[in-house]
Amino acid sequence: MIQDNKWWKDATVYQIWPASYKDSNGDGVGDIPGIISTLDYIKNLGVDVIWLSPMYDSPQEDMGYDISDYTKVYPKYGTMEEMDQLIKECHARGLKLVLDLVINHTSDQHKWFQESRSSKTNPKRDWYIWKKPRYDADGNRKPPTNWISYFSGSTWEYDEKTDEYYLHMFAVGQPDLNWENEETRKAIYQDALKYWYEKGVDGFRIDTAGMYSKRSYEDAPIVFPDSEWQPCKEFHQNGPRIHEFHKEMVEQVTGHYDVMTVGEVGHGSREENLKYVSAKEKEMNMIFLFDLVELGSDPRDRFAYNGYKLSELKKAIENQSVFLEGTDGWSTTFSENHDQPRSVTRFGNDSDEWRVKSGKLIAMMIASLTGTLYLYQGQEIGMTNVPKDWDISEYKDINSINYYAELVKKYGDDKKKIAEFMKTLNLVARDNARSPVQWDASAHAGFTTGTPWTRVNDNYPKINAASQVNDPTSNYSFWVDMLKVRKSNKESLIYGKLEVVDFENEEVFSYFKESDDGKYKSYVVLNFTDKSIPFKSLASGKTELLISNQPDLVEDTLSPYEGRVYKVQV
Ligand code: TEU
Repeated sequence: MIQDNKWWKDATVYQIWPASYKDSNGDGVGDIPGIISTLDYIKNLGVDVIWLSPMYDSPQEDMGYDISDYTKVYPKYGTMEEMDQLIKECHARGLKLVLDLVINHTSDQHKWFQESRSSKTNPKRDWYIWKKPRYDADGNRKPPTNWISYFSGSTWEYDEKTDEYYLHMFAVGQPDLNWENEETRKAIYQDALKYWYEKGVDGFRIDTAGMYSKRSYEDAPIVFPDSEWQPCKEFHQNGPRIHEFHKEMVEQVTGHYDVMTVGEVGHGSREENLKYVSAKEKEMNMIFLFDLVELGSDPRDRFAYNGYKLSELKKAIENQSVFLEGTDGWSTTFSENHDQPRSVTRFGNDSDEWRVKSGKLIAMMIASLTGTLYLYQGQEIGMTNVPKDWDISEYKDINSINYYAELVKKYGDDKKKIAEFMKTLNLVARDNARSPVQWDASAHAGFTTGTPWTRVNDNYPKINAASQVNDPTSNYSFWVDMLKVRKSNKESLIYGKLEVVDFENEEVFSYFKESDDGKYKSYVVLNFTDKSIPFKSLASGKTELLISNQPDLVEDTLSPYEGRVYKVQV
């Protein structure tokens, strides 16, 4: 992988999801002054860049990913002056600030959509995707296609006023923009990008970056026979003009600034993924792939969860990294974000006995892989999923709520089915990432002095930042150390080629990371079980231990959840 002077390659990025981060005024919702008050905490962790999830004006049907005005700040989060101050305060500490670019869709409250829906002849009619109804043999009105929305039900919403349907891949209140229309694209570039670049932001995380170019509007093949709505990725993911659109965006706007961009792409073939990130293509700097975070789930339905074997986790990690090898492309390493459960619960063991140690194990894994590293708020202190016994009423995410409602419609009072689903929901729901950050052991974990908009995880008295920052044995301190190890061995850890060894081993994950010129090599060994396992080094040269989560380790035995990162003398 090419090591050059691009600042974003070595960077560690910390994602803030504003609603649940830190409340400064007691209204129960996180806000921008709250973020500013924690910048030193973030800096001290060893982070270089902050990615702030949407803080734009929004009716919050999908927690800000439904934007009603790109050039305004959501009043509960603060004012434009406070955003300006955040940019300034970040820069004063040597931190960069990256925003979220949500341009596949707007909110239905955006003035563009209000105009578009007002009549068929409105000049902005074609800014969104409108189609005529279909009728079945009995004359019943039906949507234009059988596509299923990411948030359950049809992707089409009927609008009585003009007797047409509009497309929404996500919530009903998130109509898809029509990227085929050049005027629409120009308006997006101006409001969503240029406006913020001119204010000094350092780049964007590009939401649903593979979805703007729709392939065609036809029925999808039936894969869920008992549902009217069918998965339709092939019609909207990596569509025919997607790369042209990204190139245009770079040429017209992004390319004029020294910024970074990371696209949420999710899935694709090696060739397709490379098109987004290859330096010569000039589209974006890196992408997020979902192989790891969707492990065990059906990619068409995250709540169809069947578990996974360690070898599948290895495969997922390999898929996310090896497509880059020998190319001029770049990518990311991460295990959490606002759409995913907590990784200690998901990939480690969140029991009191192993929580801290397995959190460190995952830190060693994620921070020894190639690409720009992303951490999600609370991950640094080992926050876990919400408790298993919480009622459905504690879940606030539209994704969870809609899915649950469909299930109740389908299975009625089948208590067994619903109880089974609640187990899966608890394991994979986005709500797990969205419980407030646990700052200290005071009421509501110090997140707010008021009533939190969503419930604080009951475990905050034992898991919180205040008790960890000065404790050398904490998850927080381990992250600080691990980030230092990563940077001081960057030739192998940040830029190296991945070689998984002992692939079939379902208990231990071992791999080498080697610099392109073969001069630097690291050896990572991770015991993913709660038992001790005999260990014999597979490194051919002499090894020097760089970091481990086991204080007095025994050379030839891996204790439960023990991880080690060695430097190999070559
Ligand atoms: O997510 C897009 C996406 O494809 C998924 O991660 C999605 O959230 C998941 O499959 C639902 O089960 C982005 C944002 O990250 C997400 O928060 C938004 O809800 C979505 O786009 C719409 O803007």
